[in-house]
Amino acid sequence: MSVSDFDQAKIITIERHILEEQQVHPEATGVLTNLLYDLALAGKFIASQTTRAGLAEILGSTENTNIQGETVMKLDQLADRTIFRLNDHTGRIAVMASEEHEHLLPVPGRFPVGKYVLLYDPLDGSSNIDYNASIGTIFAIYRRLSIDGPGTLDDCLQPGSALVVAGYMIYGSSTMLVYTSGLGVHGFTLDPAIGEFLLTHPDIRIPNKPKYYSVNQGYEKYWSSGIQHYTRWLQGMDGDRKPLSLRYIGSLVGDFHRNLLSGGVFYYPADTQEPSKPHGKLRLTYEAAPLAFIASQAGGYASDGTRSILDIQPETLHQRTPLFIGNRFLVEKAEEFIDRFG
Ligand code: FDP
Repeated sequence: MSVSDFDQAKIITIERHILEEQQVHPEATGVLTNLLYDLALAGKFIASQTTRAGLAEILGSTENTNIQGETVMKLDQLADRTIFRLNDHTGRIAVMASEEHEHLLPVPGRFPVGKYVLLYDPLDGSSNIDYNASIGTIFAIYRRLSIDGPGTLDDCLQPGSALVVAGYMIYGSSTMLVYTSGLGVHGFTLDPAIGEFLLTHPDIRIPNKPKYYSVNQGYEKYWSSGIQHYTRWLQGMDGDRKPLSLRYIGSLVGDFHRNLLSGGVFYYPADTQEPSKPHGKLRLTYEAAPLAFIASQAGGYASDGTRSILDIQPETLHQRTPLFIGNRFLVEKAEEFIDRFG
C-alpha cells in the first residue's frame, strides 16, 4: 500500500463509529456510547479467554481445580462475571439480567444507578465450547421505565420494539461485534494485533437470495405438521424450486451470523419433546428479541410462528419462545404453513 493509499483509507474503530452515530442524536449525553464501549471491552476480554479454552486442563487442572488448587471458573461463568463487573459501577446501568442467573442482577448499593437496562446471554452455544465451534455473547439494552432507585423487573420485561441497542459478539475464526442502535447493522472485527474492533461490515443487509436453512432436524419427529411441511418446502420437495442448503451449528449466534451474511432462515420451533415446555428452547428477552431487532434492521424479520418477536410482551425473565428468523419471505412462509397446518 502506498503512503497516499494509506492516508486515504478510512480506519474506523468501534469507538469512532459509536461517536459518529451519537452525533446523529443531538440529545445524546454519551452514556450509551460509553456503555457500548464497555461491552466491546467485555467482548475482548471474553475472546481472550475463549481462545484459551482447554488450556486449563493441560496446565494441570483436575475437574474444576487448577494446578494451584484454585477453582477454575467455567467459561460461561467467567463471561457472565466479566460483563457484570465491567458494568456494575459505571453509573450507566439501572439493573442487569443474565441467562446465568434466575433473578435480577441489581447494581451493588455502593455504586450509582443509571438509566439503562442490560440483559445478556454471556456465552451462548456453550455446549460447543469443547468442540471449538463458534460461540457468542448476546446483549440487549433498554431505557429504564421506573423513574429512580434500583431498576425493577418491569424495567427488564419490555418488548423488543422498545430496544435501544442490540448486539452480539461472536468468537469464531475471528472475533466480531455486530450491533444496531436503529441506524442499520454494523459489524466490527477484532484485530488481535492492536486489540481494536475495526469496522469491516458497514450497513449489513440480509441478501435477497437466501442460501441456507438452519434447524435441528434431528427433532423432526417432535414437530407439528406445519413445521414438517415448511421444512419440505425449504428443501424444494413440493415443486421444482431449488432446495436451500442445510447448515446448523447448534450455536444461535453462529447460525444467526452466517444467515445474516448469506441469507436464509434459522428456526427453533416448539416441539412435543417435553410437553411441559411447549415454547421451544430459546429465550425471548436476551436471545430472540435482540436478534430480532438486528434482523429487522438488516431488512429481515423474526416471528414466533404467529406474530413478530418484537411485539411480544415478556411475562418472565427467562421466558422461552419458538423462533423463526432471517429473510422476511422465508419467515412469513413459516407463519403461512403454521397457520394452515398447525
Ligand atoms: P446451547 O444449549 O449450546 O447454549 O440457547 C442455547 C443454545 O445453545 C443455542 O445457542 C442453540 O441454537 C441451541 O441452544 C441448540 O440447541 P439444540 O442442541 O437443541 O439444537
